[in-house]
Amino acid sequence: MAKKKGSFNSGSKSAQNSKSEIPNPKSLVGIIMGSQSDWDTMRNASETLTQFGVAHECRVISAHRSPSLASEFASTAESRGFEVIIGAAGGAAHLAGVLAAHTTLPVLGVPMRSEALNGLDSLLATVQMPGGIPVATLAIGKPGAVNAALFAVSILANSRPELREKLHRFRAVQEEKIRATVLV
Ligand code: RP5
Repeated sequence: MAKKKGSFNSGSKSAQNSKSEIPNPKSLVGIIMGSQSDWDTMRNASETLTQFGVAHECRVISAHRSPSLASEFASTAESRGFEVIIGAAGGAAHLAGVLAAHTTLPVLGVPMRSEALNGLDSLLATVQMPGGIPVATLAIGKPGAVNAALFAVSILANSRPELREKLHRFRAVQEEKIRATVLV
């Protein structure tokens, strides 16, 4: 069950994903993951975007198991109105790189914590892109999922002052919690 979190969205809730039956507003961010098994981690990215009221779409697309779908999604993403893509995968984590190869939209990579190597494999596979095809790689697991969403909001905020204001408020609330922490 997802934890209820505070919202920095002053307007109506516009975030949605492929699990929703509600008709979607245009998605600005695509959260793409290599497997259903990544969802427990990547739901944190979706929840963070929802907090900011950012319309997004969550999908399972595998670079290895469904390569043509990965190519089709990324190569049509810009014309469908996406502005940022988050690509999450574990192990031989080529998804973010493959998506980046098919689009000039910013691609943020989130390495999943893998069973065999605890995510080090995912991190190296995601981060070590050849010069010319950038992927901005975040931390392994949940912190990376949350930060990918925050990074996406930062990118969108460049042309949306209301999102910039929400980011300022988010940071202020975060700092206030630290200042108010009392150790017993
Ligand atoms: C990757 O392989 C996925 O992103 C996932 O993290 C990992 C394992 O996938 P499953 O075997 O659980 O489907 O492609």
